Amino acid sequence: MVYASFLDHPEIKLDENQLKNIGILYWKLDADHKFERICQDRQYHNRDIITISHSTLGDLFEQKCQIFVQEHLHEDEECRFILEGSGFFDVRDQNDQWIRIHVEKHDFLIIPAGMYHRFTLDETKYIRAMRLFQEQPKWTPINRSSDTEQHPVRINYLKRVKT
Ligand code: KMT
Ligand code: NI
Repeated sequence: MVYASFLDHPEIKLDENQLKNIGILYWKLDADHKFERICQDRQYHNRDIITISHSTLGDLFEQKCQIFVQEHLHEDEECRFILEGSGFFDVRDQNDQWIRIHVEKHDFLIIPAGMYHRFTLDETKYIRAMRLFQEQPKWTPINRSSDTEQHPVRINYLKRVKT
């Protein structure tokens, strides 16, 4: 089970169905065939690996952490398979409340396009994750502002969760 709860009310937990209602998909993948199956079904043909740690990034470490901690959205979904380490994805629900999702090894998480989120490391200060995408990734983080409220991808996302 994924560990997810409201940031302001950690005692209120969310299960996979509640996450699904706001567009988040989650699997715990303990076997390779399940991973390959999802990649086939969702047509993830491309992948790369991101490592966030002080020893691999050196001077860039703080800079990268600063980028991920800014509340942002993407024009594509954000699909991550955690290989090692752990961290927090915070996502905004339809009432603009932060939901904190703790990810660790073998968690497979998809954040839909247009959903506001941010990422931080936890006390392990280390994560290695596979990023999966269908074609050319549009991953540039678009930081939240009054402009992003008008972005078509944001409007589409809201339509999806409010109906
Ligand atoms: C993002 O765009 O928020 C990220 O890629 C976070 C780091 S992936 C562990
Ligand atoms: Ni992101």
